[in-house]
Amino acid sequence: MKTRRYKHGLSLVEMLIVVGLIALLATMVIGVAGRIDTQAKAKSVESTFALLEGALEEYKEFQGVFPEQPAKDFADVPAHSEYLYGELYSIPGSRKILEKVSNTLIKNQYSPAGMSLVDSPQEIYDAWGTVLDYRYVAGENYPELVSAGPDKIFGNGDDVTNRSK
Ligand SMILES: [Ca+2]
Ligand SMILES: [Ca+2]
Repeated sequence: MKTRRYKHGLSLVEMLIVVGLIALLATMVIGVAGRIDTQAKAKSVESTFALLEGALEEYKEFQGVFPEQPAKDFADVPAHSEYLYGELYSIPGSRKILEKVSNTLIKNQYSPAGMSLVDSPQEIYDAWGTVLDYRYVAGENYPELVSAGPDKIFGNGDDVTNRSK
């Protein structure tokens, strides 16, 4: 059965409605996918922190103190991360746990002034690709690990720390 409607296809209004619905659905799918991605990355940060905390406890067991890194601004985060990695790597019990951190999160992209990259320790990164900060002043209860969060900028609301629970 042929009708005029079939011959001429959809009317303009119908086309606009269809296009609008497709756009709406696409936006919803992208939104949900983005949320799932953010949750997965946040989970990854959490498990990295859990491993690093385990490694830090092993370190303290062996050395009597946590590695000290008193700078609390975010001026030199790669150096703090490199320091943490180097310290944890130096104690066998800590190194064992450190080696459980996903290889994709351990990179060597930074070296201190005057030192070649290959000679410098690796750094530890979060799932968004930003280097992790580490802080600890003697006398404090527990070291702090900080991820810059989804926006990759330190010092604002979406940062993730191991103290935020
Ligand atoms: Ca390095
Ligand atoms: Ca942030």
